[in-house]
Amino acid sequence: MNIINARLRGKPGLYRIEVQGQRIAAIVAQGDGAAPGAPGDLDAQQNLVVPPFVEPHIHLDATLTAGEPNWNMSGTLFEGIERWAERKQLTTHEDIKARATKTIGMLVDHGIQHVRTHVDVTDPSLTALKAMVEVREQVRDWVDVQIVAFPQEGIESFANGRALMTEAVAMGADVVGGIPHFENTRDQGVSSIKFLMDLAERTGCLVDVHCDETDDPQSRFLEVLAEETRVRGMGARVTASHTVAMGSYDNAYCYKLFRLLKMSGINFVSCPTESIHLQGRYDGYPKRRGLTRVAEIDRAGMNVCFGQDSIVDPWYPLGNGNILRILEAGLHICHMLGYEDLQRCLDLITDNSARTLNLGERYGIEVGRPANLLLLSAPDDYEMVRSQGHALVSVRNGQVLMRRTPAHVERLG
Ligand code: 17E
Ligand code: FE2
Repeated sequence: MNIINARLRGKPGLYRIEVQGQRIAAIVAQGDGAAPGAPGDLDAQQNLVVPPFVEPHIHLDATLTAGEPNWNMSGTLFEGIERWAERKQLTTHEDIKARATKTIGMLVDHGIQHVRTHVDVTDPSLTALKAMVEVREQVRDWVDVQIVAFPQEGIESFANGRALMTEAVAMGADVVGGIPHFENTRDQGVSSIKFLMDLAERTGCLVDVHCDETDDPQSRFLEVLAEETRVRGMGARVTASHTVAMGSYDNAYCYKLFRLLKMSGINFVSCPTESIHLQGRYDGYPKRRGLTRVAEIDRAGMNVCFGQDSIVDPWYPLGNGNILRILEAGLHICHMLGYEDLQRCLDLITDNSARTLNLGERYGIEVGRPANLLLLSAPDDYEMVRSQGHALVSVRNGQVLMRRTPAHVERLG
C-alpha cells in the first residue's frame, strides 16, 4: 500500500509513503504537484499525514460511570474520589472490561493508537487491574496500552497500599503511579514518592505520578518527585501529571523550581478540560484557571503534552474520545493561540506525548518504523485546529484500522 500526496509536518512539498507489510519502506518526495493514484493507494489529498494521536493520560477503569450511583455535585476532585469509591464497590471484572473496551473504541475512532491508562489499585482484590491486563492483550491490534498502577486512595494512607502497588507491578503494570497530594500528611506524601521511585527503579517500570492536583499553593510534591528523579538519573522515564498547583505557586518559588525541573528531565502531562472543570472550585472571583504552566514548561524546553483524563466519569461528565477537542481547549486555556504555537500545536498530542510514553522508534513517520499513521483533514497544524478537523484514516501495521467520512453539508439557498 502507498499513501500519496501526503504533506509531512515541517517539510515542504508532497510525499509518497510506501508501506511494505507492517513497516514504512520508503518516503519519496513528489515535488509540489499532486500525483494521480494507482488502485489501492490512499490519497492524502495534499493534507497532513502524521503518526497516530496518543492518549497519555486516561482512567479507563472509571470511564462511562458518571452518576452511578451518584453524581459529583460539587465538581471537585475530592468529591470525585468519594463518588468513585462508591462506584468501585460495584465493579466486576466484566464491567471493567466492557467499559474500557468501549472507550478504547472511542479513542480509536479519533485516531489514537497509543494509550496510557491509570488503573486504581486501592482495592484489596485488584479487580480493575486484572481486567485491564486482559483488555491490554485483547485490543493489541487497535492500540498499544500502558497500564499505570494508580493508588487512587493513597499508598501510605490506604490499608496495605504498598503491598497492593507491589502486587500490581508483579501482575503486569507497566508504570508506577502515585498521588502524594492526597496522602494524609505531607510526610506520607514524601515517603510515598520515595517508595514508588524505589519500586520503579527495582522493577524497570516507568513512573507517572498524579502530582499536586490541587489549587493549594503549599502542595509541593513536584520538587520531591523531580529531585528523586534527578538523583536516580531516571528523567526521561518519569512523568508528572496535572501539577496544577504550579498555577498557584508564586513566581519566586516557581523560578527556583524550574531550575530543578530542567535538571531532572521529567515529562509533564496536562489535562486542560479536566482541570478547568475540577479546579478553581474553592475560589470566588477572581477565579484561578487551575492548570499547570504549560506554555512556560514548553518555552523552557521541557516536554509537555495534553491528555483527556476522563470520559463521562465521577470527575468529568463529558468527553467523546476526541483528543483534538482537548487540544483546542488547552490552547485557549493556556494562552497558546499565538502564531508560533499554532504552527506546531499538534506536537502536544503526537510527538511530545510519544516521548512521555517512551515510545522511541516504535513511533514516527520514518523508514523502517511501524506503518502506523493518520491521514488528516487539513494541510497544517493551524488549519487542523481552526477547522476543527479530524483524523480521516487511521493505518496500523500497514492496514486501514479506521476510516471517517466527514459531514456533508448542502447549501440550498
Ligand atoms: N483521579 C484523580 O485523582 N484525578 C483525576 N483527575 C481523575 C481521577 C480523573
Ligand atoms: Fe488523572
